[in-house]
This record gives sequence, structure tokens and C-alpha cells, in this order.
Amino acid sequence: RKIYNQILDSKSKNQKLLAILLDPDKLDLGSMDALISKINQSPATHIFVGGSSFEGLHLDDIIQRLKEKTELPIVLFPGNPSQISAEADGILFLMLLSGRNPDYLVEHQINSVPILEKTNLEIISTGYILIESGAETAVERVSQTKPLSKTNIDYIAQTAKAGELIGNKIIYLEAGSGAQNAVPLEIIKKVSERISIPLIVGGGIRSKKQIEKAYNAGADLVVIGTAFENDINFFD
Ligand code: 1GP
Repeated sequence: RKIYNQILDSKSKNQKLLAILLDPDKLDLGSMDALISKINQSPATHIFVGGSSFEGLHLDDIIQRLKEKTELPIVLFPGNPSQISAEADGILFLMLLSGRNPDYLVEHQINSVPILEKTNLEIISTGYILIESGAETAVERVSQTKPLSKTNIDYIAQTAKAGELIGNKIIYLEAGSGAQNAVPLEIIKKVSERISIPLIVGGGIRSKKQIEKAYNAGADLVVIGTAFENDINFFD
């Protein structure tokens, strides 16, 4: 429980965390070293690896390369059970609390058990909540679920709290990768006040100022995918 204990420890000290999300679909081994050195120079505390459509072909190789070149914990953020690699350090074991598709609530989790049992991955139960963000996102398309309306803040907070009571160890508020609009600050604030477990926020965050605002609103860990993918100098 090393990764989770570190997150809890940071939360208790109000030290904010930052994950860079790498989509294995968009990585090739040839050009990875430059990327990893940029990550090592950045304020990132974690590397998340995952994507909604990836089929897992070179995942082990990619993660092995990351492990050779960085000390940061590598956490899987899988779109489906084929995105599990024993080479990583941990996995966000996601439950799509905002949706009503049983596959993403429990079926994929059941199917992944035989794979997970062959690994030493630290498994972190995560309540994953998709928030309306403008246009349809890949998460919506792939999971075939609707995001929660951003106007119903109390229901969103109630959903997050249910995740905590069910036993989720982390809540992840997601606008979707490349989202038009990030999760509104008011939602981050209300959810963080309602739950006592760590809060991850991601999707559509494009500036350092936005990262800072998400932290101030109550995010414990912010995820940056697209902004770093489009510009590896983002954190300079
Ligand atoms: C997506 O929350 C992550 O699952 C990151 O989103 O690519 O928009 O940074 P971005």
C-alpha cells in the first residue's frame, strides 16, 4: 500500500500531487527518452498510463522503459482489462460511479481478477465520476454512459460520498481527456468538503493557473494529459 499511503500522507500535509497521463497509443519506444527526461524535470509526482481505446500491445515494453528511466511511481489508469501490465507499480481499479453501465460498474473488474492475481500491482479502489464538459468525450463514447450534469452539484457530491461509503479509496472527478471545459471549481470544492478520502481531478486542464485553482478548490492530485502531450515544454 505504498502508493496509497504516500497519497494519504501528502494529503494530510496538504502537499499537492501531480500526475502526467501517458496514452500508450501515442508513445513509441524510439522517442520516449526525451519525453521521460522532460517528465523527470517537471513537478510530476506520478505517471499514469492509460487510454480509452488502447489494446495493450506494447504496454509491458513501454512501462519497462519508463521504469528504467524514472523513479516516479507508474500507475495504470486502464480503459479495459487488456490495459493491465505487471510491470507497473499500481493500478487505479476504477468503478464508473456516474454511469449506469454494469460493464464499467463491475463486469470488467470481475474479468480482470485472473490477470490481477498474477501481478504484484498495488490495487487502489477508485470511484470514477464523469462530469459534463461541453462536447462528448472518449470516456462517454467508450463506456456508453452519460456524464453527470454539472448543475447538480449536490448529486455529484452525494455520488462521491457513496463511493467512499462503498469502500473506494480515492475519488476521481473526470471531465474527459481533451475536454472543452475542466471540472468546475465549485464541484471540486463541494466534493472535497463532502468526502474524507483523496480527490483526483483531471480532464481539460490546460494551464498552470488552472492546476493551481484546482488545488485551491480541494483537489489533492491533478492529472495532465493532453496539455503535456501537445507541448512537452508545458512545465518549463
Ligand atoms: C483524462 O483526466 C485525464 O482521463 C487527463 O485529461 O488529457 O484533458 O489532460 P487531459
